[in-house]
Amino acid sequence: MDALKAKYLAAVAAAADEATLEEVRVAALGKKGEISAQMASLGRMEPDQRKAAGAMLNALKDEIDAALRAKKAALGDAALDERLRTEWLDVTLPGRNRPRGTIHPVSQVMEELTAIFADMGFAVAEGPQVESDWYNFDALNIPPEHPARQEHDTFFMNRAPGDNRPPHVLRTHTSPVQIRAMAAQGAPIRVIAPGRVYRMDMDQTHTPMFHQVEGLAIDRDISMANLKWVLEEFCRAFFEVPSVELRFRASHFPFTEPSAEVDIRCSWEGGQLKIGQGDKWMEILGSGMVHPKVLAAAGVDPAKWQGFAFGMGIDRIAMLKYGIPDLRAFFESDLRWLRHYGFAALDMPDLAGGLSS
Ligand code: 2U9
Repeated sequence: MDALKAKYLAAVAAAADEATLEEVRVAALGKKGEISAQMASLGRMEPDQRKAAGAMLNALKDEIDAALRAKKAALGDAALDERLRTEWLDVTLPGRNRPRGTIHPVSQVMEELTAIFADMGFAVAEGPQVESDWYNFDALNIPPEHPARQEHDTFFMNRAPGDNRPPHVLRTHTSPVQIRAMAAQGAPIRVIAPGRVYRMDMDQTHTPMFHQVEGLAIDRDISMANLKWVLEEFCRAFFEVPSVELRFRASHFPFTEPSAEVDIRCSWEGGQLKIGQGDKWMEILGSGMVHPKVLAAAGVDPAKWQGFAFGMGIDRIAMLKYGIPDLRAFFESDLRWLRHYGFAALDMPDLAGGLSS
């Protein structure tokens, strides 16, 4: 028994982790352990001998058990001490200098134009970027054989093999958003739809994804005169000039009749564009009175309601306002470019503060 005691107390003392300690416990006190085997041999002894040996064995068992528990607690304390020593955090350290981003000019311009149109009573409407061809084309008076379908350089989504329905498309303009808004809300309605659009085109002035904002105002007696006022008001506020002059040129779009492309008076001085005055004109948007077929497709009765719509490229007007020369840099995620052309995170545009102040 002395040998057993010395052996297991030494093993407990030597165990460096909880797994080894558990092996020692099983070897000594487990069901098939050495102490348990000794206990089993008590049955073969004489009663007196059994009594004395039983008491000593129980004392030995208790002693080894106490040593095991004490060692287990010590190992636990040591592990906790080690974690406290290695896993610490100095909350008084200053923050790390991470690469700092800025507000992208496209986001800034979206905020600006949303603020301007909100001031004129336009709500913001949103919709899916993956559209059915009905919302993207048919509802906008662009039937399957219409040449405008080819001009849009559409990205088509894949259907499952054997599914012969017409494929979905990446929206080529934000106009389907306004179809959905009219279908959901009916007339009267005043919304703008800013967002991403997609066309298979890539050169110095085109990227396959770009941003548009379109506007729609439908009521009983909305006319081209209202369109002209809204666009002038927008351009004055957006370009932050005291007055602007717009020129409406007759044009054609399937979804508006009559249609007009709109130019703004400007000048180029020393390679710098100045909006508002001068002897040059620059095209900035397209517009017109919403085609009766488009109203009808959206469930609005064209005999009762009429109104205007317009569309412009956000990336383009951002380049004009902030003097950004290269469109493709917009989508390269170059932090140096962003630091140069981006905006402070808390510089929220509003009309009362003068938009870019
Ligand atoms: C509905 C009805 C009519 C939106 C319009 C234009 C004219 C237009 C271009 C400007 C530059 C697209 O980004 S661009 O290439 N857009 O010229 N967009 S009228 O007409 C609508 C929209 C929705 C329901």
